[in-house]
Amino acid sequence: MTVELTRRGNCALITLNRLEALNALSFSIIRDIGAALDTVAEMEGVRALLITGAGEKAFCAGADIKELRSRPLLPQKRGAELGQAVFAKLDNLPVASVALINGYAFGGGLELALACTFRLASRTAKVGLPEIKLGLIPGYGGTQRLPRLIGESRALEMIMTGRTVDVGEAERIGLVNRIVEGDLVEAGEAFAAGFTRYSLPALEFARRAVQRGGGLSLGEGLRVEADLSTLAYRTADAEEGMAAFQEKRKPEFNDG
Ligand code: DAK
Repeated sequence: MTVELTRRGNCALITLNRLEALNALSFSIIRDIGAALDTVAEMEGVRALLITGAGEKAFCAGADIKELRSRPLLPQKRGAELGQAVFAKLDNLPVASVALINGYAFGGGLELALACTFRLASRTAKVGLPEIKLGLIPGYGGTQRLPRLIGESRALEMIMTGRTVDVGEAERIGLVNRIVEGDLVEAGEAFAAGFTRYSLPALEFARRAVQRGGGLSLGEGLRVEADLSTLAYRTADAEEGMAAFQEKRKPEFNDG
């Protein structure tokens, strides 16, 4: 199996497992990731998704360069669309996702991490979009998600130079949320615990408001926020949260 799906408490854990190629993204592994994400969307009791790479060395070394070579133009375009569609499933998952970058995250590997809601990285992680060195440009969302995350100028510098960014810089520019010293999966669970205790509908509305707003003018984005914040207000969990505040007790959210 090139993609393993396991359970860690209330988190689902996807592990890319193609050690011999540093977990590089063949089209087959991309399809397996898509299937795993479909399963996660249906899993009972899952409140967050963690994604990591097998082994000590790599989260994912990018698209499988050997497989990418010598393909006719149209299948190549379909390949880009496949990768984009699979990574976009992360946006539409009912729960937030956390990429656990345990080593190299290059090209398509970084694009997978960028499609996650959050990114944690080990001290040895290195990230980059080296496509330009191969005469390519990113094809799985990097030119779109990276500038939205770190700004156009920094993103263009990474894309046009293909340079490797160490974890300290990645954290400083907001590419990763945290640098982790110990066990990355445990750190991922602890990080997820910071939000999984809250109401799932409220968490989802918050993600939707931010995601949709990213492509809108401020005025349109504020209208989306007005709609989604009103929807959140109408949930039983909102009633419970506000009542608990007034009654000076801890709220008990039921995801309703
Ligand atoms: N693809 C295939 N095999 C890879 C690979 C990759 N991306 N990365 C590593 N491997 C394989 C190596 O070939 C080697 O296998 P053998 O040759 O021994 O059989 C094995 O993994 C171990 O790698 P190394 O021996 O190179 O290990 P090192 O520790 O020396 O170096 C490294 C680690 C990560 C620095 C190095 O492996 C490396 O530079 N890897 C390539 C990084 C990279 O350039 N990634 C690809 C970025 S381009 C599109 C779709 C997608 C894309 C664009 C268009 N369309 C459909 C239009 C996106 C493209 C990219 O992601």
